[in-house]
Amino acid sequence: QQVGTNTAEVHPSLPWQKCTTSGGCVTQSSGKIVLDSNWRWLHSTTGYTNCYTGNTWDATLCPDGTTCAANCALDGADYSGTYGITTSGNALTLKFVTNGQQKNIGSRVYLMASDTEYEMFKVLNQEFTFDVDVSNLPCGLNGALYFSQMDADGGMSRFPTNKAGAKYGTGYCDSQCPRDIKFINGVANSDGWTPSSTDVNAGTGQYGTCCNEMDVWEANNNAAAYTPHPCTVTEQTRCEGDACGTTDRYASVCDPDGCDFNSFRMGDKTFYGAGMTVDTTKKFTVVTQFITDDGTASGTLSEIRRIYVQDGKVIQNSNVNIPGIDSSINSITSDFCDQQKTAFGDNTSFQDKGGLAGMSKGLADGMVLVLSVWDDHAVNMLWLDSDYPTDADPSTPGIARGTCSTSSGKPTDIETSEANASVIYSNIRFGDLNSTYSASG
Ligand code: IDC
Repeated sequence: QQVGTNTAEVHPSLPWQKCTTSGGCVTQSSGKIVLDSNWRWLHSTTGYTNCYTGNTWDATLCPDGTTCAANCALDGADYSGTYGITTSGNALTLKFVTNGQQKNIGSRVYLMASDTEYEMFKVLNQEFTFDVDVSNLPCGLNGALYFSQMDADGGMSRFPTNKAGAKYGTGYCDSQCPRDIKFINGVANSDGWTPSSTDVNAGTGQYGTCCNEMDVWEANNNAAAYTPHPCTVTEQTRCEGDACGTTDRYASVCDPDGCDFNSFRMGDKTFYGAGMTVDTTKKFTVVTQFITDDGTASGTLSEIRRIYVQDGKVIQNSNVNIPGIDSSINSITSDFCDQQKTAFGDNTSFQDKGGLAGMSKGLADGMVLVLSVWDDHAVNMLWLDSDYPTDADPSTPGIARGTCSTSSGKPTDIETSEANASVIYSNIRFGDLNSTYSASG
């Protein structure tokens, strides 16, 4: 996992604000983003032979994962030309499909504190706020803003064979324990690599990479969810076999489902969407508050609250309207998660993998901010915006999540028909509870 020098790595700037109740908001002008290493050109250290082409590894440069890491270098990125990633002032635009020299699908970037370290957010007893424009993000797409418990340096110090570090966007992990990651713990994931049958750019290796994940926002113009996903591991951790959830989804060291709050799924079908209470045809503000049991940053996470602001109006999150769940609930608490899993008959992996208290430990240690746009080769994003499982009765509580058709979201369709889709995140603010927003946004 070496560094290549064909293209200089220049991180696009993305200023954000730190806010306090007493002092107002202060711009962090050193904020910048970095593209995840999986999207980058990977070539031999001695020249420009590809180590990875399409969805396969070069057998000569990569006879095994360790040799591959010594032979192969990650290069700098042309953010706008190749990947459709642009920043302007405090706004970040991620395009879905970009036709540069090669066709690029989606992207994932991280917020950095410097050119070599990710910004580490400690959100307990704090709130995180951003503006989002999903008006050009239809069914099947997911514009996601979330926290993953990655190492600040991308794992360089724990895994010295990783020479690229955070500067090149290495060290990704999340609660799905993804196995499509090309380098894990400083070693290429090339051993036992199986090219994807549905994705010309992806495959899966022997290893996955797991960590606590807090999904602040997973959404398109039809549906939105926020979802804590705890793990039993307490830092970025490589998994193999069952621990990745490969054969049994719930045998994983992480909670793959999470405790999700999606207003439509929770029974308010007129809250989020085009022309609805939160009108997705135009920009709005999303506020997420991480409340602790003792009202301090050293307490335990007890509630994750959501507030929206649009057109100068503060909009409280929708209330739950599901038989068997208290109708006064409009946020994520342990009570909500217990009642929801029971009412919907869902797997209790959230509780089993530590629940809100488990999520709390990850958040207390500090997590990396991830911003992405993606389509779903596994289940067409139907778990977010349609009826899922597709063979269940959609009138059964918990099945319907949005109004997208069960035949929507197929990557082969939308990578063509919705190629020009994009999401814009802007005006990121972070700090004391109720210090980052007002009625004006
Ligand atoms: C969702 C996760 C999301 C993940 C997606 C696909 O929240 O982060 O990307 O799965 O793996 C289910 C589904 C399960 C859903 C979950 C919440 O089986 O895939 O998790 N859920 O929608 N059934 C009921 C709830």
